Amino acid sequence: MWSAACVFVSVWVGSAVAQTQYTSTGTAAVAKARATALTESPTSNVIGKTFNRFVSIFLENTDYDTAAADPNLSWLASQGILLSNYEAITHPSQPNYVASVGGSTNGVISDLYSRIDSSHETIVDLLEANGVSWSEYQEDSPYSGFEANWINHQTGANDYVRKHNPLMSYDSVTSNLDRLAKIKNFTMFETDLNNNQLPQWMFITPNMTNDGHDTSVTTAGAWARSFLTPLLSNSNFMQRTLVLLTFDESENYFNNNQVFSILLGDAIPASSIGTSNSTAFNHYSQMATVENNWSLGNLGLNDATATPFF
Ligand SMILES: *[C@@H]1O[C@H](CO)[C@@H](O)[C@H](O)[C@H]1NC(C)=O
Ligand SMILES: *[C@@H]1O[C@H](CO)[C@@H](O)[C@H](O)[C@H]1NC(C)=O
Ligand SMILES: *[C@@H]1O[C@H](CO)[C@@H](O)[C@H](O)[C@H]1NC(C)=O
Ligand SMILES: CC(=O)N[C@H]1CO[C@H](CO)[C@@H](O)[C@@H]1O
Ligand SMILES: CC(=O)N[C@H]1CO[C@H](CO)[C@@H](O)[C@@H]1O
Repeated sequence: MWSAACVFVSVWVGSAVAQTQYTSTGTAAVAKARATALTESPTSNVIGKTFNRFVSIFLENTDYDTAAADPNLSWLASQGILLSNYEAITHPSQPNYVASVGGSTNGVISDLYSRIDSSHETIVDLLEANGVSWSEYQEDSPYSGFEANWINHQTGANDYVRKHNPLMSYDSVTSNLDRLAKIKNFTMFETDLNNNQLPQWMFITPNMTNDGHDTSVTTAGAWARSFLTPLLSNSNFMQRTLVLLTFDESENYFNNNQVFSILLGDAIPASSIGTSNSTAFNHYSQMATVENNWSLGNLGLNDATATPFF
């Protein structure tokens, strides 16, 4: 009895350790992990058919018409291609993030803490197999690979939440220290940008203020414009780059879940700037676009049937 229990415990600890090692939010534990956690800034130059870099940015919980009426979001649309028939996958937030990198919601139906079994692959497996560098940038995550939620310690407001981090629910990502080392914060975004060390695929999540979740589309629109405007003329960012700015889901649960989505960047032909495209796209189109561009193959899930942006 005793030895059986012991074996069970050690096996469980062995397989769970990587997925849970960076979950403490205590001040001392965070300081210690911040000082020691691995951080990686991989780069590569795999030439794609229509772009060499893909950047996905998610804002939160806004109906299409509401976003379209925001002056800063409509200004951004004028700088690229408005996708006027793009739908999110489901409600609430978390499964939309999960789906955008895994080709499926993988059974996630809520915003609660979730873990997807390590047999489930993601876009990361396809990128790595083809030498395409990747990173995530999650604003206000306290250090690379942090696996819990983080609040602003001055105000108590929400800062960084795990449910808005698409790769963090996948054990196939979090069980791998090199992969955790690429799940970084905005300090690291600035560092990588300034060092001309941005990867070829990235996912960017602003904090709960800037993404509109705890605020409004006005805040999200102003943040998006102020964040993107300098990047659109920064040669460390614009390297045949395609940016998707979208929303995770509509606010209204009873409409068709259409979300305001824009393509931006120097990968877009000049003749397409300021146009709109009414083809039906959804969050799976992100994977389809990336897979097509670098001939990555696919996961055989919804990514295999979604329509790519190009
Ligand atoms: C961001 O992450 C880096 C690397 O782990 C860490 O050194 C830095 O302190 C973090 N920045 C903030 C503001 O927490
Ligand atoms: C979110 O980030 C901005 C800077 O981009 C900062 O001013 C704001 O305080 C952050 N929100 C919270 C709740 O900490
Ligand atoms: C819209 O996107 C689709 C899918 O990539 C493409 O076939 C179509 O030509 C585009 N339409 C316009 C007007 O650019
Ligand atoms: C960051 C930014 O450019 N914000 C603008 C959002 O739109 C309003 C209304 O046009 C401007 O006043 C802000 O400057
Ligand atoms: C515009 C362009 O070159 N699109 C190509 C993207 O990749 C797919 C599949 O590899 C091609 O069929 C497209 O022509």
